[in-house]
Amino acid sequence: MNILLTGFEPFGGEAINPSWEVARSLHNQVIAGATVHSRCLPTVFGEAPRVLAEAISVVRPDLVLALGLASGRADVSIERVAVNLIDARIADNAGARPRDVPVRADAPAAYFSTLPVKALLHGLRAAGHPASLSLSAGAFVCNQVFFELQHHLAGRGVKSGFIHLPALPEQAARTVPTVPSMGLGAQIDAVRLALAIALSGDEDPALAGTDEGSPTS
Ligand code: PCA
Repeated sequence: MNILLTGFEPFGGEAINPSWEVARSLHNQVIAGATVHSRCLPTVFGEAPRVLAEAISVVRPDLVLALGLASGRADVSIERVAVNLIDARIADNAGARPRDVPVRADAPAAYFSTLPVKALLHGLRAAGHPASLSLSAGAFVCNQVFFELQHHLAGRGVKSGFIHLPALPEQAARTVPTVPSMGLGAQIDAVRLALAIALSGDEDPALAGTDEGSPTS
């Protein structure tokens, strides 16, 4: 069994991206009998999903997890929905800043993660890792990669999804006001566990709902 695990190169003027630091530290590790193949995606619209599709055809994964940095988020953020929208707040690493365009004109408005998101949430929390479910991966390169990933694998029986990670402490130390952060070791442990949970089975529908933080709760 093979796992494809991706992270992103630094972007937005940062020198480091925890998503790639986590992915590269797990490269070649065997988790629950599956070998991790890690790849670094460029933070460039169009290029990132191309590199991802190429990696899928080479690795032939049984599971794909894409990781990205969401500076400002306080925990391991399990994305539920990829939306068919690009609306960049900042330029990507090639200087492009597309606004209000679809990821794919010929595709649905959204795709759901096919990972067992609640099993991930409860499993991570039970093991002492702060985690939450998220209803938006934004409208930048991460969301484009997540959307193209779900589109590419739709109906193929390969589970796939996206997790956003918080900033590293050294990144948080340079922000005013300080953003929340999580150490690299803790991020690595959380992603390793998430991969084991994702491989181990399907969603249990009895797991509690989690709409805390929604406007109606
Ligand atoms: N985070 C950005 C793109 C690359 C990354 O790590 C995002 O959330 O879209």
